[in-house]
Amino acid sequence: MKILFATEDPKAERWKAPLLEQLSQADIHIWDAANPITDADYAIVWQPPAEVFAQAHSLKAIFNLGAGVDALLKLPGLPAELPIYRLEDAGMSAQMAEYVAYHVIEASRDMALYREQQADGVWKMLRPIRRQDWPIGVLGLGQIGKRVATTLAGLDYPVAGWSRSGQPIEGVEPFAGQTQLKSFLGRTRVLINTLPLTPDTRDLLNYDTLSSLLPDAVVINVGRGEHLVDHDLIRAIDEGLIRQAVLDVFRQEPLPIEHPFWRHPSITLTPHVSARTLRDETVQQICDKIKLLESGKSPSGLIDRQRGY
Ligand code: NDP
Ligand code: OXD
Repeated sequence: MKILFATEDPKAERWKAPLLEQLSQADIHIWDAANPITDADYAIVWQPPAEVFAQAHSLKAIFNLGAGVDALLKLPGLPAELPIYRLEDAGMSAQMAEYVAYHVIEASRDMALYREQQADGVWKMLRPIRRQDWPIGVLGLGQIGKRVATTLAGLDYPVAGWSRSGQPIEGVEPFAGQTQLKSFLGRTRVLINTLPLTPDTRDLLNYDTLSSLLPDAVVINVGRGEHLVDHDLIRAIDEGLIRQAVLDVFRQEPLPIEHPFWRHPSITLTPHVSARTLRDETVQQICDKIKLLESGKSPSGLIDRQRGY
């Protein structure tokens, strides 16, 4: 079996040994533009160059080295019929839950104020937390959003979730579809975005939706940069509607140094690290799926191209 590995990772060779541990018979090719191959059975990719799919090939499936397939789906020349499998959790949901919980706790437990007090040598107890003052709303309740929502519900915050289907999750108030979006936002103070980027979700975090949140809101975006209309966020902050935003993803990455987010006092940003792809978990999951395909079975995680996720 031939596997083509095409990512922008300059140390892509590091993936070979763990892949061979799981699939000892495999012939693994790291993408080389000067020596392209067209006879691979499977491709494992993350933001691959378009040339990977430029020529006719014998691929049976593509594996995306991440949960979100937005970049892959817009790649010119991507074969229309080929099945695409994405990463399902693979160690990312726990990372995301801790990233989000960290920022929710930072805000709701007045940690910044205590740091200021420490700097001034002040010993003073602030008002204890009232969890009902911190209703949390999670956009997207898939592998990532569900873990985020249940983690925060486990800390007794009032948590609601918004998805397409409105599938119930214990301890999480369900909201579904466009018709319930406004009521979901209207009961939410901390808005956490874990949606996939699709034509339906692009620009969803705009002035209209942000100004529908409860006063003094906090916005945490770990989905994709194109969910957020950047200048609408700045306007909502400047008008006092949003007290703070935590952003891990951006329309352009790396975020250009002249972008106002870098220096905005109410914005905390991180360089797309809220949930990293973990090599061991990822290789295990993809190899298990390849083995299923080779034995004629259908693995989970198949992308529905019509829906875009
Ligand atoms: P899933 O496919 O498991 O979940 C997607 C969720 O979004 C589902 O609950 C789905 O609803 C909901 N959804 C999709 N479209 C809509 C819509 N139009 N209206 C309402 N709900 C919608 O994805 P994951 O949880 O695995 O990943 C989500 C995203 O997180 C990724 O696509 C990626 O963009 C981002 N991500 C970011 C990372 C980072 O480091 N910043 C790391 C990993 C992921 P339903 O349940 O009804 O289908
Ligand atoms: C992903 C990501 O989608 O890392 O997995 O952003």
